[in-house]
Formats: sequence, C-alpha cells, structure tokens
Amino acid sequence: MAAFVVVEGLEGAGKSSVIDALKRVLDSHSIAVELTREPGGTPMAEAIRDCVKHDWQGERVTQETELLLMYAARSQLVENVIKPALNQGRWVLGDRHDLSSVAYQGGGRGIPIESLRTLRRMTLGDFVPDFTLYLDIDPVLGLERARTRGELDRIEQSGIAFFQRARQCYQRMIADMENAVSIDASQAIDVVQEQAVAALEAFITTQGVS
Ligand code: T5A
Repeated sequence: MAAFVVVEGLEGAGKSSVIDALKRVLDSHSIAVELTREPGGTPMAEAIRDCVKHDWQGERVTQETELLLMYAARSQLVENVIKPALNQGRWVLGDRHDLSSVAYQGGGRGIPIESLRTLRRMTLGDFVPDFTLYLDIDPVLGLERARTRGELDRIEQSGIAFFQRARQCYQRMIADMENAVSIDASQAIDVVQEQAVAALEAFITTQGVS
C-alpha cells in the first residue's frame, strides 16, 4: 500500500539532502513517488508560501494569519496532491507537514494547542503521515547552515528562543509518536543520510515491499 513519508526538522537540519537520498531508496525499490513541500506544492499553496515567508508588501504578518495560511496551504496540498497520489498507489515524500505547525506556531509562537487541534480536525480530519523522520538540530547550527544560502527570511528571523521552543516541541511530539524516528542532524551529512536511509528501508520492510 502507498505511504506518506514526512521529513521534519528546523531550518538547516538537512531535510533537502535527506529527501534526495530517500528518493533514491524508493526508486531502487521501483516505488513511484510524489515529492511535496510545505507550505507549497500547488499553485495556490505556493502563493501562500510567498505570503508567509516575507512581510506582505511591507505589511506585518500576524501569528494568527501565519497559522491560518499554513493550514490553508496544507488543505490545498493534501486534497489536491497527496490524497490523489496515495489513492493512485504512489508514495508521497513530504518536506514538512502538520508537525511543523505544532512546532513553529504552537511551540515557537505559543498559539494554544487547542486552536491547532481545531484547525487540524477541520482541514485534515484523521489524515496523518505513515512515517516521520525528524532531523534534530540545535538552531544555532541550523541557522548558521541556512545563512550560507543567503539572507534569512521572515520566519528564520524569529530569533533563537523561538527556534529553541520549536525544537523542544518537536522533541516532545516525536517521543510520543509511533512510526517516527529521530536522527541527530549535527552529524556529517553522509552519516545523517545513511541513518535516514536505514530508517526508511526498515519502514519499507514493514510495508511488505520487496
Ligand atoms: N513553517 C512551515 C511553519 O512555520 N509552519 C508550518 O506548518 C510549515 C509547514 C518553510 C518555512 O515555513 C515554516 C518553517 C520554515 O521557516 P523552507 O524554506 O521550506 O521554509 O524552510 P526549511 O524547510 O527549513 O528549509 P531549509 O533549506 O533551511 O532546511 P533544510 O532543507 O533542512 O536544509 P538543507 O538540506 O537545505 O541544508 C541547508 C544547508 O546546510 C547544509 C546543506 O548543504 C545546505 O547548504 N547541510 C549540512 N552541512 C553540514 N552537515 C550537515 N549534516 C548538513 N546538512 C545540511
């Protein structure tokens, strides 16, 4: 059966590099796969991505707007891309999903978890990833890596305390989740990729794929 696999973690954790390696694993098993990113992944969700990553034409983005836009983008992606792909038997490999909202808007911004639960119920129902790989990184190191790509965007400028809270939230959530693996993303990239590949191979085995 097709599965929804998600890679989560703070900026600079190495999600993009890990996703490349995971895609190669799925290819080697001849598993058809759709790659997604959040926020984004449909024309409307990509427009929302532009809105949340920068102040909108100089207008400050409130944290409530940020939260609502994340769920608006997620709803578009899940209904128009992820569910159709899974229904057609393709796996989906996601760069971030709902756990990002819990960590960033819940843990980081301090929006009550009840508000997030309400939005999640409304937009996702009981839809959850089948497997989550969390790349754990100290935000000081993660942001240092992100900075090598250029200027930090609006969310990346939220400050170290914001990212420390988001990381603690990620760690708490992952510890309580089944079908989730945490990897120390401060290690060399080839080691992180190796551990991520091993975790995905183990998950694929549980799915009965040869
Ligand atoms: N957001 C998103 C929310 O607030 N709520 C939500 O619900 C959702 C879905 C998305 C932003 O939106 C926020 C989170 C984000 O702020 P984005 O651009 O997609 O924006 O942000 P990221 O996904 O965090 O993008 P990054 O590119 O920063 O993170 P990656 O993909 O984890 O990092 P990667 O692989 O691009 O690596 C960054 C650099 O570090 C190097 C890489 O070579 C690269 O140069 N690197 C390493 N160097 C040494 N050792 C390693 N182990 C390394 N791993 C990577």
